[in-house]
Amino acid sequence: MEIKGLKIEKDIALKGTDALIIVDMQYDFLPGGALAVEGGDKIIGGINEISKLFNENLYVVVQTQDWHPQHHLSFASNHPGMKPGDEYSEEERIGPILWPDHCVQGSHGAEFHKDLDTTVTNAIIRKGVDPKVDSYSGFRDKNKIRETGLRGYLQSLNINRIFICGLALDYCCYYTAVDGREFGFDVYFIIDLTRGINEPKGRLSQVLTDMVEKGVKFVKQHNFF
Ligand code: VGL
Ligand code: ZN
Repeated sequence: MEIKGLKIEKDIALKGTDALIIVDMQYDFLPGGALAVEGGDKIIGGINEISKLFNENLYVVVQTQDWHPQHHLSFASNHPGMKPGDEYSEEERIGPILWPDHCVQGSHGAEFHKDLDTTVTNAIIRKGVDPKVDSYSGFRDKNKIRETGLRGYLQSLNINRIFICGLALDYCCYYTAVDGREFGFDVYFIIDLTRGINEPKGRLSQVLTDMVEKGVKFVKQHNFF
């Protein structure tokens, strides 16, 4: 993702209190999937390189997995007369738009892409299981009531810095980043190892501005050593 004017941190020396969080690298978010993010397949190789680097140093690697029941209320199919992409919100639970059916528990679309190296992953956090509320963030539901356990997992390992990559930039990666900040982590977004949806229009620049304001930092893959 090339974004003009975004400050990129240089020379990131990794340490034992760092964790890599790989968000939702599932078939449904990749080209050919139900909610395909353009260019999503282009980041698989880079994510494998960075997760290998973390793993070789015994640094923590976490993957998140969107994992919805078929009757999930973020699916347009569960709202008669509505279609994917329609704007729709239910207080803090659902929205800002409805989605096609995706990442249904146990379906092929919910599986991690076969080219993603999952052997280096320490923990897999599933989210979006409550049919009434979405969970874009790897940390908790959209209404901020129920956590997934990710915060406790990271804190019990004394992790204080997290690096986020994966899909989609403006939804699950974004919510994971801002929740990470709210929970007190130092958050780095690996901007060339993510891709966005940009719906509704203007969403990408809106979330990038918000992340800058909230103290999320940005880095590129080649800045790690
Ligand atoms: C996501 C929309 C719906 C994501 C998940 O992974 O960014 N987006 N569910
Ligand atoms: Zn979802």
